Amino acid sequence: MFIRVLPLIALALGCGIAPAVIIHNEVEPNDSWAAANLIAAHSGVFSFVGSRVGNASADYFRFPVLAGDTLTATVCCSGDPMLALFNPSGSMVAYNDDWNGLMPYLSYTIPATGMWTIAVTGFPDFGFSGGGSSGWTYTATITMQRAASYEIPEPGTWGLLAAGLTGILAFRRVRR
Ligand SMILES: [Ca+2]
Ligand SMILES: [Ca+2]
Repeated sequence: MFIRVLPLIALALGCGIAPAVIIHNEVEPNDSWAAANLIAAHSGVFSFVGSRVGNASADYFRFPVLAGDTLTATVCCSGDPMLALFNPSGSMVAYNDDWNGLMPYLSYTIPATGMWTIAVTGFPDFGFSGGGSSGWTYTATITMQRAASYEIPEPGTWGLLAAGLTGILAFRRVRR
């Protein structure tokens, strides 16, 4: 019994560990919504690394997001970056310039599953068409938090989860 439960507990514990952040390096040209770099899949959290050294064009990145996800985005750590979020139709639905010092931050609950787009540019390029603060590199980190009904258990519930699995296995064993 103990040996049979152990792998399941390990699986449950593994689910609670944050996945490694996958880093995507920008590929120029990605300076408009139409020319966005396409990210086919992700683990829910990933980073874009880009440069505005010698090229002050805006940088666009597109990736799939599920309805109900809360998308948060940050940019780190030099210059005066700005962030924007575009819906699958190409309309800007949110933007931010300064949240932590000159670093921007966005949080947005996604209303429709589809390919959403993040853009990074430099202040004061409010049109996200290029220009503004440049001469720096950046890391933009995107996190998709699943809606509450899909959430992975918090660490505090691991013990309960393991107890539940033990109970399920015991129940199955009795039924056999
Ligand atoms: Ca660019
Ligand atoms: Ca800024």
